[in-house]
Amino acid sequence: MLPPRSRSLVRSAPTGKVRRRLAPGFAIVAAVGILLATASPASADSGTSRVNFIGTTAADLTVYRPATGTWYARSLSGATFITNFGLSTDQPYPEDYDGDGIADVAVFRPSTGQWWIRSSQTGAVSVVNFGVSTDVPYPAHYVGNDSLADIAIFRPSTGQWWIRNSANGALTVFNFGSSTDTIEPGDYNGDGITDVAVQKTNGQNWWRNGANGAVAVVNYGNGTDTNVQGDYDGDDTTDWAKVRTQGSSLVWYVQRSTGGSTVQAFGSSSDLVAPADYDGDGKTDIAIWRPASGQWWIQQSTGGVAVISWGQIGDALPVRNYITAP
Ligand SMILES: [Ca+2]
Ligand SMILES: [Ca+2]
Ligand SMILES: [Ca+2]
Ligand SMILES: [Ca+2]
Repeated sequence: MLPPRSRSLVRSAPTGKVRRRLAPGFAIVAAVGILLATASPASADSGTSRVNFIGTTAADLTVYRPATGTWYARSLSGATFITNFGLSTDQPYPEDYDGDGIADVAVFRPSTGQWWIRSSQTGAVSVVNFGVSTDVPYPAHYVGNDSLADIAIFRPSTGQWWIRNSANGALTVFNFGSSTDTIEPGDYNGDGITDVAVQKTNGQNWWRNGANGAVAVVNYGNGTDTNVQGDYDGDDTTDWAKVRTQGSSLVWYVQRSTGGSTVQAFGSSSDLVAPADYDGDGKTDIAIWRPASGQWWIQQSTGGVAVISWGQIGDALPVRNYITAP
């Protein structure tokens, strides 16, 4: 069953392009409405602002339908946001790029290396050439110490990270990780700056302090686990978290930054993980989306399990951009 269509906004074509070379393979197309924000730095990494389209303090259940380029977002309480933005071959990478606390619909277009971002504040569309088809995008708050999410990619072939400061377009490039790693950025020291991190095949997690470049290693999980890092205990510091298929179940392992670990089965092996803070208490909620039925199962950190039908077979999950796909 299709989610109800309650609101539809049509993308406008970018205008007034200004192109300038920055580095080989990277160019900026500055379209209308690139915004410089002055709001305070983002802090929590509970997965809220990344998929908070409706403007409460909670993440929204969000699916992207490639066939039509349609985004469907729904709050736990039933408010909806539905819009068209993107093509069938695009990959959804929403974040709060303009710093107003609301997620901006955005896609990475592998065929051209373009990012298309629509401001939630103004509706203006920005197009930025950044990356190539084999890169792994992961926007987050890496640089600038501001409220603007930065577009970024990990390039497995070279182990390079390329980060673009949303405030001024400046590039940061460094090596961290290898082609056999999976990425798991987060704010592992709770300073409001996203730290790049990689999971090694031996189960080690290497993270690089975004403020000073220091590197630390944490042994947690197996190299084959799916990363679901988030802030499950709500202290504004990312927790190492892994999902492992055991039998027909998904088992969630969370190492809380406040101390202790939790292990819990939630979901079946054919489900897609989709953790975020859906009930809006600042703590990431364990959650899955079941492709066969289009059902979301959310274990609310405030208590109780919510089961909501939203989406259908064939939809992709925007929220999967901040986890590493199995
Ligand atoms: Ca925004
Ligand atoms: Ca940090
Ligand atoms: Ca935490
Ligand atoms: Ca929560």
